[in-house]
Amino acid sequence: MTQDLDSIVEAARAAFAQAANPAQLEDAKAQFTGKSGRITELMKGLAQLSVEDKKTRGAAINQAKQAIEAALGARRQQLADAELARQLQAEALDVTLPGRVREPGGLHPVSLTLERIERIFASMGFDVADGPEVESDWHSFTSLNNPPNHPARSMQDTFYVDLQGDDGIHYNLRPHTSPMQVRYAHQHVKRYADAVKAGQPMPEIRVIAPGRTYRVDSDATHSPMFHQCEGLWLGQNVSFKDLKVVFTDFCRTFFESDDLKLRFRPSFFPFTEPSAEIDIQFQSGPLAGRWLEVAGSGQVHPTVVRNMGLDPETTIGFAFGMGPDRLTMLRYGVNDLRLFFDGDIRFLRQFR
Ligand code: 2U9
Repeated sequence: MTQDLDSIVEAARAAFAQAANPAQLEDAKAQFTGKSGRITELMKGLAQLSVEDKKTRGAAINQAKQAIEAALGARRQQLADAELARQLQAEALDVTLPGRVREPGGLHPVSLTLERIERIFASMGFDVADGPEVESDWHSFTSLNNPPNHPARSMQDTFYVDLQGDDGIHYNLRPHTSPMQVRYAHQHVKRYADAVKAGQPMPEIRVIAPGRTYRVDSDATHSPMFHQCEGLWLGQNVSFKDLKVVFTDFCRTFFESDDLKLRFRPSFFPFTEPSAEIDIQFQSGPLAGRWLEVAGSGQVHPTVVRNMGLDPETTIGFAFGMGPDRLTMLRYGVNDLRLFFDGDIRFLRQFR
């Protein structure tokens, strides 16, 4: 009698051992202890037996059922352990690998220079003006005493934008930051119009315009996109002497060199008259003794003063323009301008 039960238990153990995953195991279980499983069927058969036989046979079937359930539980555990082991293997972490470090970022060397320039001029009472890089023909050239078709325009040959406004305005990528000074002056004149009407003098214009500029130029010392910082100081009585004081002070502070020498050489720009190039000479260090050109400057041309909405009879002053890219090269001893613009992190991280 128990022979058949033993073989069922054996068959169950074999079926459970064959099950390769929990789903197969549950299928196998159904064949034995499920609704129409072999054990369940035997239970149903008990009804036909005598009370005495029911007792012994029932106890035997129960024992077999318990043995099957024990085998099932054991196999469930085995499969779960195997699955866990597989997962641990698949998701294994090599805790000895070095972590991924997010290194602290830093400002671009030219940005460091621009910030430095802004800080120095702010300490001398200069405002900082920022504005459009796509400019109108009038702001980039005409207002600056550079009329259409004048050969002097080729000094600042820039890129032209293939776009013409309803008003017929031609646009360009500004070849210098001077247009911003013109815009600033117009805002200034508007801001103080009421005070002037009331008979008060207009406050001086003291502003620098740092930013990106564009020209058709590309070699080791010229990039089609470069930076400029221009300055403008206009008032009732602002002279070349003030230009010399301001610019000398600026250069000595910028290069941290109290004995730095400056030289003003006559030159020409359409927007200033007279005009001067500014050279500097270090008295010590790797560049000592050589005259290095760092800026252009001059007394603002009366026509430009008028184009800014001011009266050249009562308003006079100076402007200067310098290249922060070149100042950065001089300050850090960099010999190729292109290094600043090709984004090589090995170069840039040195300025962090
Ligand atoms: C207004 C009037 C006059 C700005 C000036 C220069 C001379 C000059 C160069 C220096 C290096 C350009 O980037 S660079 O190559 N600039 O030589 N710039 S005077 O004159 C102005 C500006 C604005 C309204």
